[in-house]
Parts: sequence; structure tokens; C-alpha cells
Amino acid sequence: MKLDAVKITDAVLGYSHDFFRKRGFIELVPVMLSVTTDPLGPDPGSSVIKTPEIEYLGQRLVTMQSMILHKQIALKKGLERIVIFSPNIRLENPKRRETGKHLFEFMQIDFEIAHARMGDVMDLVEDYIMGLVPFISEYYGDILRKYGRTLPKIEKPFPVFTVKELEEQYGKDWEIEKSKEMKQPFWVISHKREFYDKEDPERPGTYLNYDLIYPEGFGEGLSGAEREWDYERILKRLERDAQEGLDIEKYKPYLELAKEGLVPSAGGGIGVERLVRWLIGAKHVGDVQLFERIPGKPVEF
Ligand code: ASN
Repeated sequence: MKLDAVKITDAVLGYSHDFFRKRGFIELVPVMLSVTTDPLGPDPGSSVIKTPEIEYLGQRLVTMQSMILHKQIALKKGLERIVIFSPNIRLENPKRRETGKHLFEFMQIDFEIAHARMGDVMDLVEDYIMGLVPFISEYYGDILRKYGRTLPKIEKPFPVFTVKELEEQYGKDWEIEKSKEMKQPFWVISHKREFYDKEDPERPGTYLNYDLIYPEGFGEGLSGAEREWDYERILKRLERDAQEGLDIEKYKPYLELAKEGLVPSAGGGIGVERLVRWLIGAKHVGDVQLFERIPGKPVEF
């Protein structure tokens, strides 16, 4: 399957470059080392056991867990619609080997739009999926047939659920349970997670963020949000997270820039391997990687 998955990945990358360019996005080259990165928490969905650090010429640098903070700074520097094909390293707990959807090295198509609201991003992503699925079915039908895969018929707008309602209905495994039940991709909104996802100022406890979940048990494939951009709000959120163990010191360089003023924005990141896994119908997301990076499985090469 791997060689076929490589062809589907190539198709997804080509389609994505085209899609974002046509919609006026500027592609940035990815950053791989920096003074700070996405904390990936506090979030019950995160299980990173450590963040790789190197010392280089007297500076402590970390590898990118995501470019979310860099996306905000790029907009502050004057860009308006950006996309990055961004390699991320997330040293996940080896227990995640069995989830079928975790890797410790992967790529996300990470995009951000100045002054956008969550509805704008959801609409854009729906167009992205609505264009991609028929394209793959038409031009890569031979590969899909080889694996007995038929992609579902998809309609816009995608259904939307809140975390709260799914938790009440399905308990803590709501993501996979609901995914198994659904026939087309859907949204789950209002997750309590990282400080950079905006909390609705009118409704504390409601978060202006969203995950795109693939159907048929494949689970989450994109997460994104409107962003906290106001310095005082960012500080409050960081202080709240510090009570759950976040080290604010690590975010000082970001805070210094944020103090000069950030631009309101919204965006998200599409996990490339998870998307390809869903398209081809692979059992594990590592099955679509030529060089597997599965938590708990030694690297062959
Ligand atoms: N890329 C995600 C976003 O834009 C963040 C992440 O990957 N943790 O919200």
C-alpha cells in the first residue's frame, strides 16, 4: 500500500498547493527550530512526552510542534493569507501506537487568515474537501478500487456538533464513536484547549475553535480556531494554563511580540497523513508513510 499512498499524497500536495494559491494564499517556507513552539496543552488530547531541545551558539532552540505562534507573528509582520506545508515533531507517548492516527513526525498544511472568523475557515475547508474527494475518486480510482475503497458522497454545509453534546451522548470516546456513526466529514466545536484558541468574550467557557472529523471511524483530521490576539487576554489565558503546569517563561519571546499588537485571525492545520489515510482507507496512518514514524515503534530508516 505504501507506494500507492505515496501517489495519493503527491496528489493531495499538488491539489493543496493549487487550492490555496487560487484562493490568494502566500506560501511560506516552514520553520523547524525556534525559541518557542506550540505547547500542545493543557489538552486532554495531547500526550507529548518531551519537546526536543538543542543548544546552538548559546541559544536554546526547540523543534516545531506546530507553527501556530509563527503564523500569528507572520500576520503581525504584514501578511494576510498564509499557508505552510509544515513538518512537525511531536514525541507522543508510545501508548499512542495503537490509535491508528498518531505519528511522531508528520506534515500539516497550516494556514491562517487575518481578520477571518470561524465560519470563514469552515466554509473554506468544506470547499477544499468537496473539491478533493471527487478529484481523487476520478483520477486515482484504480488505486482506491485496489483497496476496496469508495469515498462517500459529501454535502455542504458539514454537520456541526459541540464537544459538550457529544460528551453527554457518547462519553469520553466521543470522537471515534461519532466518527464511526457518520457517513461524511463533520465539525466538532468548542474545545477547551491551548491559550491561543479564542474564548468567546460574551460566553466564557465557549471556545471559538473547531475540529474536522473524518467519518467511518477515521477520526480527527484538522484543528483550528479564531485566535486570542489581545495581549491582556493572552496573558490571562497563559496564567490560567500555568496553574495546570505550563511554563510561561517559555513564551516570553512570543509575549514580547504580542505586546506590540497582534492581528485578529483564524486558521487551522490539515494533517496530510491523516487525510491520505482516510482517502485510501488505510488501517494505520503509518501505513501511508514511506518512512514510518509510529510512536513506540523503532525507526527503521
Ligand atoms: N495548526 C493548528 C491550528 O492552526 C494548531 C496545532 O497544530 N496544534 O490551530
